[in-house]
Amino acid sequence: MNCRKEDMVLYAITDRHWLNGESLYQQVEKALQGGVTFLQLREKKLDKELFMKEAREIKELCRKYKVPFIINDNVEIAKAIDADGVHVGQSDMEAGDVRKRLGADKIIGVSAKTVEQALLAEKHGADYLGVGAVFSTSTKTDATGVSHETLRDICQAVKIPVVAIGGITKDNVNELSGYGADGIAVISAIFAQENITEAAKDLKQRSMQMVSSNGK
Ligand code: TZP
Ligand code: MG
Repeated sequence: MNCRKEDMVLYAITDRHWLNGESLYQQVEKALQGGVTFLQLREKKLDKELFMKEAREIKELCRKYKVPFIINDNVEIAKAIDADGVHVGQSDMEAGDVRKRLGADKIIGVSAKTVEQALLAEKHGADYLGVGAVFSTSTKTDATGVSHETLRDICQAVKIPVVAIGGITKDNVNELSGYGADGIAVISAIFAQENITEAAKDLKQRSMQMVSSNGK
């Protein structure tokens, strides 16, 4: 187990859609100042060299704030820049293969939508699961929904931490109370906000309340 439940409270995922003249590095620093507990660099388009450069810089920034830093999808880049780990979806590399490439002490996160996927990922060495979309979202247009009941079933079925994702905002995070998630993963609720630091601070408070309602 390479990550702690506490790391899941406010899991931020980057998106350069709302940079508005700022750099991603600057926006990530604002999010870290607001108290995010985990950071995933999610980049679908950038050229590889630029991505590696930015990833290295943001990795150092996260180290300064003692926040785990992981890369979406790309195991080779995660390895090359010595990130803390990688997050893979069901259509990416399978957890067992990722573990073989990354070694025992890196974090592997896996997206799961069913109890079966969740148990398989856990068995193959996943350190945490991302479960969603728990609400509708326009950030990932191909994201399909996962009911709150399935979220609960997954949380009950596995021992590793579970983070809920998809369409989570400050106004609906409390609706997740009682289903067992260890935290929330968000993109737009942080990076689309005018004041990223304040948005993160507020969400963290609300997520901690949601998590404590689970009796954890
Ligand atoms: N996976 C499932 S939903 C989603 C991802 C990456 C997007 C989450 O973005 P937002 O803005 O927090 O709804
Ligand atoms: Mg993926």
